Amino acid sequence: MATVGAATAPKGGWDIESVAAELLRCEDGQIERPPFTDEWPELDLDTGYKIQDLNLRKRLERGEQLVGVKLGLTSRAKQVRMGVDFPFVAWLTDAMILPVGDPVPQSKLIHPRAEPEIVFVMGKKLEGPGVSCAMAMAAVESVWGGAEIIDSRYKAFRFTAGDVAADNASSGAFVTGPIGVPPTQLDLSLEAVLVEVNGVVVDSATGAAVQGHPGEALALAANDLARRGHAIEAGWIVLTGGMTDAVFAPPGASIAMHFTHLGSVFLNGGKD
Ligand code: OOG
Ligand code: MG
Repeated sequence: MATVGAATAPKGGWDIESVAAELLRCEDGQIERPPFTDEWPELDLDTGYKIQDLNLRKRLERGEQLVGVKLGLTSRAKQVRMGVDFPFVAWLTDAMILPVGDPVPQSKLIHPRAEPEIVFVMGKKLEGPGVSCAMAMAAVESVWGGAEIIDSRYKAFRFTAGDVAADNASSGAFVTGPIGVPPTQLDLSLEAVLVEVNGVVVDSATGAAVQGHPGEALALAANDLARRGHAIEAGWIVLTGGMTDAVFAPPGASIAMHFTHLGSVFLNGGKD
C-alpha cells in the first residue's frame, strides 16, 4: 500500500518528463493519483504516447525486455466503461508476464482488474501503414486465450485518452491460456468467452466484440505504431484488448475466463 502520496505539479506545471517520472514512481510505489489532465488539459493522445515511449526507454534501461504490445479500448464494452471512445496501443515487457498458476501479484498492484483477451504470437514482422485484417492475420503464428490484469495509476480508473496513453494503457500483468492454435483454424469473431468470478458467470462476449474481429485490432496496432515509427516484430505477443468489461481481482477472488476453443485461464486473487 502507498506510504507516500501523489506528487503535486512542479513549478511551471507538468511536462513530458515530469509526468513520465511521476507515473513510474506511482507504479513502483503502488500510489494512485488524480489524472494529469485535471491540471494539464493539453495532455492529448500524441503527448501521452511521447510519455509512454519515454517510460518504455526507462523500463528497457532498467533491464526489462520488450515482448510485445497491447491494445486498449478495442471493444464497446471497454470504451463505454472508460469513457474513451477509440482504441490505442501500449508496450508489454517481460516484467508484466504472469506465469500460469501464479496469484495476482497484489503487492505490486494498486487496484487490479482482470479482462479476457484474444492473444496473438507473431510469426512475421508486421509493418504499417496500409495493413488490413487479412494481412495482419497472415503474420500471426498462433492464437491464444488470455487474461490481462490492468492497474491504472489513476484513482478509480478516471482518465482521458492522453492520461491513459501516458500510463501505458493501465498495464499491469498478463497471462496466456493453455492452448495455442494456428489462426486459420478458428473463426475468431465467433470465439466466445465466459467470465466467471467466484463461481458465477458475470459476463460473456465473442471475438467480434473486438473491432469486429481481433485481426482488425492487430491491423490497427500495426498502422498506429507506424505513425510512431515502429513495426510489430516476429515473436512478439499482442494482446488485442478486453472483450468484456474488466472485473475486480481483489485478494481471495477466484476468476476464470472460459474460451470456446482456447481453453480456460484461471486467476487466483492471492493474498493482501
Ligand atoms: C485502459 C486499458 C484498456 C483494454 O484491453 O481495453 C485495456 C483501462 O481500461 O484502464 O487494456
Ligand atoms: Mg487489456
